[in-house]
Amino acid sequence: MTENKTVVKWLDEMKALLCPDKVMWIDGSEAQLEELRKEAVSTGEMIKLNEEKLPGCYLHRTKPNDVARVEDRTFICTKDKETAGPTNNWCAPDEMYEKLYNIARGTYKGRTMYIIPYSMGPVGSPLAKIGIEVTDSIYVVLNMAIMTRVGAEVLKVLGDSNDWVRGLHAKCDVNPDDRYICHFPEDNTIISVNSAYGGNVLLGKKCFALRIASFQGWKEGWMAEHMLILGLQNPKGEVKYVAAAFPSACGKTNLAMLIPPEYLRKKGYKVWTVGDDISWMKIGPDGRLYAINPENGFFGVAPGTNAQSNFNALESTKKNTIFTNVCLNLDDNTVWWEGLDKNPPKNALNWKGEPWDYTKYDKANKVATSGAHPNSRFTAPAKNCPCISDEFDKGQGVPISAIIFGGRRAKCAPLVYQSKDWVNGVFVGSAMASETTAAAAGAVGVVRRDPMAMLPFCGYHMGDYFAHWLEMGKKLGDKAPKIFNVNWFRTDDEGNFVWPGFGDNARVLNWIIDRCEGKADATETAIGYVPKPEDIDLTDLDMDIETLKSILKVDKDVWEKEAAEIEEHYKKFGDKLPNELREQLNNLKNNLSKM
Ligand code: GTP
Ligand code: SPV
Ligand code: MN
Repeated sequence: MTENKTVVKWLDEMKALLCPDKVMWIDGSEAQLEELRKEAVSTGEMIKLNEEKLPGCYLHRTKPNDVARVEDRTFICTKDKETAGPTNNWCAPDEMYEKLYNIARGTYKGRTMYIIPYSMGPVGSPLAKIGIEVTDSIYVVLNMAIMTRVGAEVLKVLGDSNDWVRGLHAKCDVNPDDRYICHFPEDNTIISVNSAYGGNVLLGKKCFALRIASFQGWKEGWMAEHMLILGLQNPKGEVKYVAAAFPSACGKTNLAMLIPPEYLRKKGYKVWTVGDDISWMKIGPDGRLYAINPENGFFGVAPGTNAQSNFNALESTKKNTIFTNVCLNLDDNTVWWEGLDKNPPKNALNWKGEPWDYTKYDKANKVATSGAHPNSRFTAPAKNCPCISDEFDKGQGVPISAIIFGGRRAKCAPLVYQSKDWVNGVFVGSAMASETTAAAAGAVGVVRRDPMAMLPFCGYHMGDYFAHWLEMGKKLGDKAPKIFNVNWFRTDDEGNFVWPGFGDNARVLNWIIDRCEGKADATETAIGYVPKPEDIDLTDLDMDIETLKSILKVDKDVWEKEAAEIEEHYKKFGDKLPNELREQLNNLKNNLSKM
């Protein structure tokens, strides 16, 4: 399919290493993909779902030991350990290549090597980049064909350039003890072995579009971020774009596709989705920050998705979608997950493929008793989304007015606040924390610092990453987006979420856009600008202003503890912590002492 010498050479090396029986180039044609779907169904790798209710949809189950990203087995392999920094696992490249080649050697015997040329971003866009992934999994091919733009046209754009990312995925025997997800940012290379779970094997996603791309952005002067991108249209028809970084399973897909409450819809407000997980941002000719979504589909969390919480995501999954680790309804060959509706199927198989009794569901023991795994996912084409933005497929990107950080904080951060300026906003992002979720293996519900929601995804030293953010702010000057922080997850004394969230988050987005346009007032607090309670519109909400005040409150004791934890968190970065951020922390402490 290509005469590109760098591609041919690498593929020859991969063939010699992996020893496939057959080699197949993925050309992007529907005919070829359909053949692969049939093959996957014939081997049991995928289950074809009800063609009338879910046309073109399939179910796949991963091994129970392989259901989420594995952060403790994810490595950044740079020549110097210092380049990878204190938040990444590191190994010397030579040593890691040898170890991984030994694991992968000969494992394609009796199998087919699929070669997937793909573009992150619209093919040919000045902001797009190209990768080639080899894999021995049809599931990976079919998911990559939804999540990225694949096929022959990508190779035409690549021509004879060496500017492409090498990706080797070998399923091996899915042995968790030999599972490694490794990045070699200095060689534009990714190697993933012994997994078949999305975030570990769809190499265009977290591996390339965040870990490798963040490194490239650092070197080349742009940004790769774990951010959704949405456009908020006002009654005049003007659309303002915001990008928002929340940690995994903290609401990016939901916010990206939100439907405003009725009173706002009637006035003419609407949200358009550009992206739900990743944003690549570059300074445009007019000096503003422009963002593209490098992906072509949504790899979304299934549990909790329903017609009320996220109608648009649910609609997106009604055709040509691959479901992973959800519950199978045997009566009509459709899928189900916790939170889809109140009617769990009576005759069903759980995410492991075992007969499932919904009456045994135990919240305290979710993974063992739920129908769908808490990190079960759908892979849906972006073009299925009823509110996909017209800008989605255009390569030039959308101008970003506001950047929003957020996470799950039961008691700390207020519903929303605005940072004082870009540097203060970088401080807010650098200090971000969230209670952990099922999206990564490990304990759930523990508070951890997750700067800019990039802790598992930053491909280099996080101190350098903060400096890069500050540098971008200097270049953007007064054209820089305004930076905000939101928290949909404040709880009351019984542990219930106080804020209704989901579509009602539009009320907060409106305040944010108004602030960007200088139209809304605010109260200056120790941490930043908090809305005047009356400026968050509560029309039609069953919430009084006192309750709202309780989640806008900045509590001195809580924040003093927070500042002490930030200080502890900052120690990790040593000399690489930019002085500006140290000053910001001192300012925060000063402000709190005056409260
Ligand atoms: P990744 O794909 O892992 O990066 O996750 P994400 O950030 O896209 O998270 P997603 O939108 O899929 O939401 C994850 C979970 O958070 C779901 O179970 C949602 O029900 C829940 N959630 C999302 N938005 C809100 C909200 O505004 N309020 C509350 N209480 N829960 C929310
Ligand atoms: C996340 O965990 O942030 C995801 C899913 O978006 S994964 O592709 O597994 O990274
Ligand atoms: Mn994500």
